[in-house]
Amino acid sequence: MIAGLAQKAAASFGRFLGRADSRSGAVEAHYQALMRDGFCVVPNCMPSDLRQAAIAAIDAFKARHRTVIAVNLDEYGHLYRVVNLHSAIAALADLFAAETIGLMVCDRFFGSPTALYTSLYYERGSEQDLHRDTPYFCTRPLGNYLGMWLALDDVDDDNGPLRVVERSHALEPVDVRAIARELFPDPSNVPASSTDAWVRYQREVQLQCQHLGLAEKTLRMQAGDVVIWHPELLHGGAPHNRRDASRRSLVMHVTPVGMPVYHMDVFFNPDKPVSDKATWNYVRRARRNIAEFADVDFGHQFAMPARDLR
Ligand SMILES: O=C(O)CCC(=O)C(=O)O
Repeated sequence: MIAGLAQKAAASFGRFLGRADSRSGAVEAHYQALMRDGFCVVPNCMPSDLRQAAIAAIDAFKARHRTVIAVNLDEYGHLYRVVNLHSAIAALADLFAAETIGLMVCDRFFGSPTALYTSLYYERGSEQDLHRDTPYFCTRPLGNYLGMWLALDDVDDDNGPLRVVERSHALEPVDVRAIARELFPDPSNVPASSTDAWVRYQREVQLQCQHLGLAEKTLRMQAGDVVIWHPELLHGGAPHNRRDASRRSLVMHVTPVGMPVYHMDVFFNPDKPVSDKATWNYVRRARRNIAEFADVDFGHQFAMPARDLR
């Protein structure tokens, strides 16, 4: 069924691109920046009515589920790292499905229509160390993944801006088999998640950047701007110093329709046989496909069925 869906999606892609509109020049320019620098920023990408609708829906959700979400909130009432909140709040799914220049850049990168795999919603900075996403978003062939990050607030130096290392997507390949041999008694049996392997891999990428003198850059954004990062771009979140100020953002992890996404057991064991079919179904939102997962996870502390949160 998924293969059929992917085929149908691919077949209609010509027609899809055929409706190239006045934005195609901008799409191409952003795509070229993405390939050259490892990321691109699409200013004012999201229509403000959709952004306002999403914010209103999130506020209503927080009021309705005050007790359930309490343990995830910080002292200023900000949510942290909510996985797949778009499954419970349709207005967030609409932010993905809006036919923006950002989404068209992703289509151009994949050469087929973009689907939403998973999302992360934050109301404060992630403050994550510089990392590549690939160990958790591993595709075959490699690189069929993008991060699409939408600012729902203005973000400056004080409220946890994104950091990127320009051109870090184009480094020499890291020997992931050597890392697996070093860390695991049976390197053909790597776990799906390993902090040691994650840290070891990211350190190697960071060291390569240092040797080449690639410096990190802070992205100051306006609400509605979108950043798209290449699967191998080193990126992270700067400290969020003004804790009372929110930094609402939505990271959308996107792939072509039907693309399976694997984790570290495949990333660190590239010879592992895997299926080329995704195991999940998709739901439709406007003209787009969204992978269907049952739960919304709050900061990896607890999860709730999405249907109980709608
Ligand atoms: O939102 C951020 O600060 C960073 C998010 C990020 O690094 C990620 O989702 O991989």
